[in-house]
Amino acid sequence: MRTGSPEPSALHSIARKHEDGRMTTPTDGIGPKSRALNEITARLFPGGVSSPVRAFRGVGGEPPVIASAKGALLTDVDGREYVDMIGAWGPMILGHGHPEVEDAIIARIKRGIMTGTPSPDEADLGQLVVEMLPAVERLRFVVSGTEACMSALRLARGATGRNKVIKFEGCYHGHADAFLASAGSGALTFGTPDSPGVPPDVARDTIVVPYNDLEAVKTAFAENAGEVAALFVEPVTGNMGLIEPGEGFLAGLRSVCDEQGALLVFDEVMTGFRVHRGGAQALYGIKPDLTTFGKVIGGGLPVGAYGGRSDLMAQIAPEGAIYQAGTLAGSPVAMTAGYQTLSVLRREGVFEQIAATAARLAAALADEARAAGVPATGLSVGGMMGLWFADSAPSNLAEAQATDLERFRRYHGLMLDRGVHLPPSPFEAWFVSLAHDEAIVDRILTAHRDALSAL
Ligand code: KE4
Repeated sequence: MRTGSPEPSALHSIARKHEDGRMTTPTDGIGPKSRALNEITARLFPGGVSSPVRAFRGVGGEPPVIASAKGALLTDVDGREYVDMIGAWGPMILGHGHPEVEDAIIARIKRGIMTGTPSPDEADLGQLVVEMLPAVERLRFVVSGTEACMSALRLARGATGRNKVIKFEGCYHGHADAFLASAGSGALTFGTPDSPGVPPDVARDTIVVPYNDLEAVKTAFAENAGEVAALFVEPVTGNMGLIEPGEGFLAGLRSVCDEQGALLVFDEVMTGFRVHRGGAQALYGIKPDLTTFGKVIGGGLPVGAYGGRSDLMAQIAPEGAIYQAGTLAGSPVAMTAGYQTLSVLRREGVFEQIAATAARLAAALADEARAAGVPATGLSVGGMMGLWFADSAPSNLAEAQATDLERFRRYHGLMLDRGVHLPPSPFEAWFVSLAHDEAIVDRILTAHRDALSAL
């Protein structure tokens, strides 16, 4: 039975504006059609979702089922409209249905969807990426950030002949076994599996240290001298909420990796083209040995990539012996979505507008919360932002966990009821797009003021 969504014409916003300017939608949670679909998908999929975070386990309640998206707005199957602060977890930096991207995708589909052969489209996107990020001398396309990070780790291990990898607590590099390890006893010794199904021997090669703790990194290297193939870092984190690198942290990682003969891998799946046109490596002026990509690079279609130094990439099959492959890698339609997205993004003023909106919104949300007596800190880096219910921004996972998580959970529901769809977890960044204009920002602030009064 097809559960098709209602025709767009049948969808309408029921976000209502009261006389005093308050904007509310019915506070009965989600609508009946979402509820009915959630019952169907609960039987079909684990958690009723295609990816865990979408299940609202981090905030409680049930997710609205989204039927369509346009600009900065989502519309659910009951016709309820929401301002979108998830942005598909990063990719939709130009907003939903940007005309140039949409038209290019449709035109490419009509020339064929997938051939499993070289295509002009992968050459176009590859050249654009290399142009925008000089540290990426060569690259390989894959279809997700997980695949990009998994492949980069195999390359690092093959190129160095070492097995161990250092990562940071709270940083997420996709769901490959090696990255699903949490700090083992003493944090600086062996990793322990973060998930059933990860063999202890695999987790054992993963060393997990606190973010922004350069001394802990140096100790980890000292305790595993000559054994660390690579250090993976989210240069600005988004997977424990938005946390910025401390002064000198990234430069320190570069130095210690050079001293120890380990590869520095910037996981820019989220920060790539998001915190700066050239990614975090341009923003902070640090040259990683390898970079991983996802999200924005595909403009919403499945694209990941890993790339970096030519001498390393030359070791990847078929040029080298380190194997990695993929049926749908370099999909011409996905390449086109990514190429058009980056082409618009790199135009003068486009990125700056997105970043300015994120900065204004983060500051305004925090200022209004504090004025209402609610401790809050807002921050943004380029087009990603965060709002912490705390007097200051955390610098690592433990501090993030010490913020008022319960207040965030309540706030999330209040904002959803008022037509603003935040990421359903306090440990996720928020994403602003080119389509988040003044009217959208005002809509968010109106909902925010109303939510604060009920928080
Ligand atoms: P994917 O396999 O989900 O495309 O990428 C994994 C990944 C790798 N590295 C970083 C820095 C990432 O942020 C991600 C994926 N991010 C999550 C959001 N926190 C994707 C959302 C989801 O898992 O559904």
